[in-house]
Amino acid sequence: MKPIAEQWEGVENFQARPDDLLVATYPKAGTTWMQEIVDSIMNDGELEKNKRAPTHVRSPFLEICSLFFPGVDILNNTPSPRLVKTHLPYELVPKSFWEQKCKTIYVARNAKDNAVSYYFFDLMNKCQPEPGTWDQYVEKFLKGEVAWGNWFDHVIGWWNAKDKHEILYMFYEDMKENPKQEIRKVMKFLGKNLSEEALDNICHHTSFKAMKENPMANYSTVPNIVLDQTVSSFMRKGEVADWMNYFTESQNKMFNAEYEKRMKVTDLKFRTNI
Ligand code: PPS
Repeated sequence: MKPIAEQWEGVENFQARPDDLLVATYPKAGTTWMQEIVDSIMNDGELEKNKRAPTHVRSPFLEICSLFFPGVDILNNTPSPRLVKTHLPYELVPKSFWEQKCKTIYVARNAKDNAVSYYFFDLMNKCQPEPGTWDQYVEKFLKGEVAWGNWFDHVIGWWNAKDKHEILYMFYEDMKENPKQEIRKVMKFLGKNLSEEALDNICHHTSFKAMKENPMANYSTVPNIVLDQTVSSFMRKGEVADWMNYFTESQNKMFNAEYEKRMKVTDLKFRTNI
């Protein structure tokens, strides 16, 4: 997180434009999937256009600043309409996004699958400290001692903000269960009206299988010294309830106890299975 803190001024003062579209998530909640869906809709279902560049170029990552992810600099030179990715908690999103009344799509994923996905990502992400054992990681995740902080604060913060701005709050589990219905929701939010055929094509193009094989969506253009996909694929499993393969009984008990405590304050509900 040090590089982000070092260039924070540039992020805080970022000038949003009214037609910017923000895709916001806690890491590993389905960001890339939503980016691909939104790009497809913005291209009116002309999917050839999605092949123009990898995800991180088509939809730059606001707060990151590195060789492969130049964040603010690349965004300042991107023509409108810009599709912006962020993992920032609601409170830290640059004010200009709200001043310009930008549309935002937030994707949330149940905490258990989110934690498992994040663990495997931290194993392969060579820009983050080693995550330790899974057992250690579960505790760190619950305490929010991971990049971009606490899952509870993130999902609840955005949930509480959703009616204050043009925010569409989506769930990974709903997208898995009924992708066409959820893609249609996004389409309506963006004020587009695509044919049933175009929606079917977008469904196919943004399926896990298709995205795993798509070099413009699977991060294979980023070298192994940054994201080591020999350790774990970026497109790892793409399922709901994979957490059941990793949580021991005692981890689950401990997780549930903390979850209950933290989620008491909200009417936000998640499904850990579909
Ligand atoms: S990141 O690094 O925060 O931008 O990662 P993010 O894209 O948010 O999350 C990666 C997880 O999303 C899964 N994924 C998908 N699931 C279903 N369908 C599609 N099309 C899809 N695309 C990406 C990806 O596999 C990661 O989840 P896990 O559980 O690790 O497989």
